[in-house]
Amino acid sequence: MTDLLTIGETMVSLRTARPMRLGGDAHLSIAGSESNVAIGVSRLGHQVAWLGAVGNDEPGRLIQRTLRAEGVDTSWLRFSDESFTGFIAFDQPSHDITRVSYHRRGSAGSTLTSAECLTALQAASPRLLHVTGITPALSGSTRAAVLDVVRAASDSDVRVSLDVNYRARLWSRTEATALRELLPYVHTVFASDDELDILTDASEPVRDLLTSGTAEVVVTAGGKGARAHTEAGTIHRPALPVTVVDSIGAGDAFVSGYLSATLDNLSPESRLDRATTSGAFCVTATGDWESLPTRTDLTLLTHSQGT
Ligand code: CKP
Ligand code: MG
Repeated sequence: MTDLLTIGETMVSLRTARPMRLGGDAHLSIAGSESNVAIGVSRLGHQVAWLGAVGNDEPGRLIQRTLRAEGVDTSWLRFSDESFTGFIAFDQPSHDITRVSYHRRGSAGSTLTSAECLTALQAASPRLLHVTGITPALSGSTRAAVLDVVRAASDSDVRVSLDVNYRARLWSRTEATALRELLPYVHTVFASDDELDILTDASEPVRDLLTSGTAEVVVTAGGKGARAHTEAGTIHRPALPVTVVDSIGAGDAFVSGYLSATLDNLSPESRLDRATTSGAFCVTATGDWESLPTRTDLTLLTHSQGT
């Protein structure tokens, strides 16, 4: 049985430790919000599947191999002969600045269809389905696919989570309000404080989302920690005091900790604890997912922080 199914685009990533235009050594890996979450939840001991399309090329095979090595089920991954695997470049113009550029328009990942998402949902029969606001921004086909799969999941009592993950390089904030069409089918929303207005025009966005039927609204505030809102009340957890080396992927790490604790039927407090601990691990090293914790790692960080 699959605990979690995630759906989205995974790209190859190329990372340099100095301005890319100078050439030199680069580190090749993979990146993608939904597969970051898949890896995080898999490392925490759950059965996870990821669905996406990649090119029938070596970057596509790197993605398949990496996810398999992390224990993620890639049974429904599609290799496309018509399009290429997208790529994301991270370079470092100065010590504290990471510049991100996408090379993904027309990529295989943007050709994902409703039919393949519905097939994977039915075959995997997961307890949870996780999607992000990145996928609907990629193309008309991916937008329809995400809407169809969250609706089908909700109809079959599969709990759906949505991470807003607003990306200004993919669409405007006004265009991103398209994510509101997903809300009737979403159980848990993850958003940062400054993303809530994408989901609602209400002056009290969290209250509005809860009264409109979202069961959990989890709001992240970087170094200030995170809040989980439900009809039962609000819980806050501070961020763990670690040295931040690279914050890319921290949101996905947070989500993976939260979803893992959900799968373990833990309390809202414990869900936030595991989420903030996973997030803390992720920011302590370079890479979108490489430093995500295992279960044993979780205990180590908690002990070393004396909490
Ligand atoms: O919100 P996060 O920093 O956790 O997301 C990082 C991921 O999918 C990263 O892996 C990148 O590939 C992306 O978000 C994206 O498409 O921007
Ligand atoms: Mg994020």
